[in-house]
Amino acid sequence: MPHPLSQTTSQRLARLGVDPSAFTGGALTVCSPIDGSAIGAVHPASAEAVAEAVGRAESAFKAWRSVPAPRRGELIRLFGEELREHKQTLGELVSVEAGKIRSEGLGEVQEMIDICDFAVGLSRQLYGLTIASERPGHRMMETWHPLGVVGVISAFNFPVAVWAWNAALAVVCGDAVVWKPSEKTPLSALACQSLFERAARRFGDEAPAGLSELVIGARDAGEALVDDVRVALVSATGSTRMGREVGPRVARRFGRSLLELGGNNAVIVAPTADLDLAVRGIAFAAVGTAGQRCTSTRRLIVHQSHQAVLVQRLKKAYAGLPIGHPLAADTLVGPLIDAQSFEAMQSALRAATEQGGRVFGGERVLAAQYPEAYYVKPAIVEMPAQTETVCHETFAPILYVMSYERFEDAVALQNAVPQGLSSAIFSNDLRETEAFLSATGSDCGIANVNIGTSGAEIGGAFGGEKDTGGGRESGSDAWKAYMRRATNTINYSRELPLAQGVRFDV
Ligand code: UN1
Repeated sequence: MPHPLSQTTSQRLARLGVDPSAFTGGALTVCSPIDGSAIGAVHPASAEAVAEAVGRAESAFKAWRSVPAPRRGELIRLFGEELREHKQTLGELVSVEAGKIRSEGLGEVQEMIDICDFAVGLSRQLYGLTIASERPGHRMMETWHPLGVVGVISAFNFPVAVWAWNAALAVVCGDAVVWKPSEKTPLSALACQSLFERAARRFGDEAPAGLSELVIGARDAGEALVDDVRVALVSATGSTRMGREVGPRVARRFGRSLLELGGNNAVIVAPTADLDLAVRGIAFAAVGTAGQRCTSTRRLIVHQSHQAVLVQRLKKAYAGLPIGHPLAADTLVGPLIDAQSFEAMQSALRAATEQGGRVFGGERVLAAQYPEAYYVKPAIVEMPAQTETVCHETFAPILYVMSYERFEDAVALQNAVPQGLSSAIFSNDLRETEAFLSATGSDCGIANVNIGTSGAEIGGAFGGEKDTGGGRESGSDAWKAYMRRATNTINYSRELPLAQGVRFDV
């Protein structure tokens, strides 16, 4: 007798157009973090299958690069329509497979829709510059051309949106995409691929087969993608450990990589902060998605004058958090992804205690109801200093609290971790907030004022510095990573002057 959850999952997958053969009878079992039950058995791709997928994508690229960019945008517009139509079902599937609460599952699909809209507009704005030439009768310009096959490696915590950031831009830029999703969330990937294929069918023959390929599998599938010289860009989201392997491997073959890796994001709460805002902003960023966003707030750097009251208010907010089934109407905290993640959280809490921390929360709950799933109370840990374990990203809801006296010390603490993704300050002192955003302030790719560290909109470039890998995805001019730039010099005169005044008369 199959588990009732697996029936609904199959129904959802059917509604999203996924053939049952894709998620039954395979060697890779997919479990829901909600209760640990098996919800699918997918077929991992061998290294040969990955190579074939890259081959199909390469052929697709060769045709697709000649389709005018605004026409390419039309395909993404149709894909956005599919997403709008299936938002509910896909959002729920994300909840079932990744454990996100309902509004966050839906929010992730909304993030896909948003990037599609952005990409459609972008398809008419892939501008290059015209540049003044130093030579008479000459003109210089730059042209942006499609790049090639883009490999996307994504993580379990944003199983659909991060692929969409990459795929929507890559497709309007004239590239083909091969996607290796997390082996923990392949069903959401199958659903996205199916919706993309529907859009491609509606678009017609101009969309070549192989434009979007999906390869499911574990590390070996990812390695095959990373090492394939035909993959021009590898866009990888995940741990710093993964990025440390991917980056050099891609560089060795002179491929490009776009890395979006770990974060260890801090919020500074300054003397003039609006504490009501701060409590809400910190709680969402630290506890939302059960602390499993790369932008989750992991460190709170609070001015001494507010420490006692802010910690007390946060503890009160934490004590009332509804923890449970992510699709239940009032739940705010769903499960951790798996047992390994729970163990990592517990070991971080033990280390924090050894390093002088005082732990509030962090224990497992609902174990009787869900013996195969891992629900936890989010933890607040007051630390005497920014110790070794605080400098490490643990992908779980742990908020380390440290206090400061001088603003400069707060910024120094904020910057003194290896990661550099997101950061925020709650302050109403203009001098402080501007200093925080300045060249000598936060060293992160994202620096916010009076909002938390997570929940970025798609319009900005997303990514960070240092161990976060340096890549930028999503909005602003992140599209340039998916294209190659050609610099053109055109001589419309009857002379042949050389640059820099060089003479070479033959
Ligand atoms: C991630 O966790 O990998 O800013 C991406 C945010 C989301 C994206 C997070 N829009 O929290």
